Amino acid sequence: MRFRSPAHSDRVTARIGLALAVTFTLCFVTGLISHLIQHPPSWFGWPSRPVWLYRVTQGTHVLSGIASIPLLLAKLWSVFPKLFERPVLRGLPHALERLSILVLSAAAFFELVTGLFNVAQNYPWTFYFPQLHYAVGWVAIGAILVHVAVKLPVVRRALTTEPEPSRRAFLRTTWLTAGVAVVATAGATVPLLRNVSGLSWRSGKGPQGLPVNRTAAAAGVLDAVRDPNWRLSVVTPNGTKTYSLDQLRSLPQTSAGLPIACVEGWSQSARWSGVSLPELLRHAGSSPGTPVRVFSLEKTGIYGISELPGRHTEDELTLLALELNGEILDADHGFPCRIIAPNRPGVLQTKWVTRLETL
Ligand SMILES: Nc1nc2c(c(=O)[nH]1)N[C@H]1C(S)=C(S)[C@@H](COP(=O)(O)O)O[C@H]1N2
Ligand SMILES: [Mo]
Repeated sequence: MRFRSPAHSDRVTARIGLALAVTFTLCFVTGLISHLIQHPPSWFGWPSRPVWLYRVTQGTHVLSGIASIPLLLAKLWSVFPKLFERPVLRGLPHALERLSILVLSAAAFFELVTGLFNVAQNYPWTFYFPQLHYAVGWVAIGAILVHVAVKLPVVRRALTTEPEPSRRAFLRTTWLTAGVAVVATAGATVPLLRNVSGLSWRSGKGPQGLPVNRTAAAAGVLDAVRDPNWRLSVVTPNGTKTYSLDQLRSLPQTSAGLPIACVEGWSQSARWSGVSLPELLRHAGSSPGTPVRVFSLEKTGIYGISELPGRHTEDELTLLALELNGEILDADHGFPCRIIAPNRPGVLQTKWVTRLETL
């Protein structure tokens, strides 16, 4: 069998491979950061400043993943004639190399497809997405390291020779496709690109100009949030204090421009105001810097409870927000009150808060 497409050349494969190594590494490191913030081991601390840092790391995670899709397809296209090389196996090292490529392709494909579905907020599977996405991420990065180590001599040779014009054209098309994919998605997080991004469908939509992932109705809290007897309990070793909405409004209020940065890649800034956590903790007889567990009125989902580490409860920009863009919070944004803290994943910005417990 003969393959004549200009794509089938070590020079092309190596260049696309290099680009993939960059996007995959970026994607892995930023994914690892996001995982560590959500499941912090004792040695890990994530700062509360700068307020936009997680917005940037998670935006990078999603965009580098999106860029990897056309790059991976182009790379597979560039190497697929190797499937027809004979003999199929030429001894143990060759067999191991082939196996590592199989693992790598499968893991990379799994990561990109599950990630893409997650960005589109579509979950056609029953497994718990983040755990498997995280575990397979390690498999992918491990297989990449093996693959790069094995191919290093070929890569070095291929990169030092210029590809012919027809091959350069294939590479240009590949870069262009990856670029278009990135720009088409980036509007979900980069404000300047919002108008050119076909895929950034959530930006600016939703009540009070901010996207909503889970509405009050979907969370089953509509009745609970309208209950005039709603109270916030703050539980500390010195006892429990309860606050009505009016009492919370009469405490000193703090305003801050802070982004919601969803793990799915969209993010948007807004003006929030409410009681700062340091203020509230002092008022309730505890002290800023004490870690706090946050409980939502939402009892069913997995986002009903979150934890604010000490670095966040001592930051005066960590708010128990009562208002969004100068209006009382919409039920879908967490009325009567929600957590908005600087530099945190959206999943931890708990809505419909009913209780805080110091840890
Ligand atoms: N109680 C509760 N809080 C929640 C959620 C949820 O499902 N339940 N979703 C979280 C997620 S994933 C995000 S991105 C933000 C979205 O906030 P918004 O709906 O106000 O834009 O809320 C977070 N807070
Ligand atoms: Mo989210």
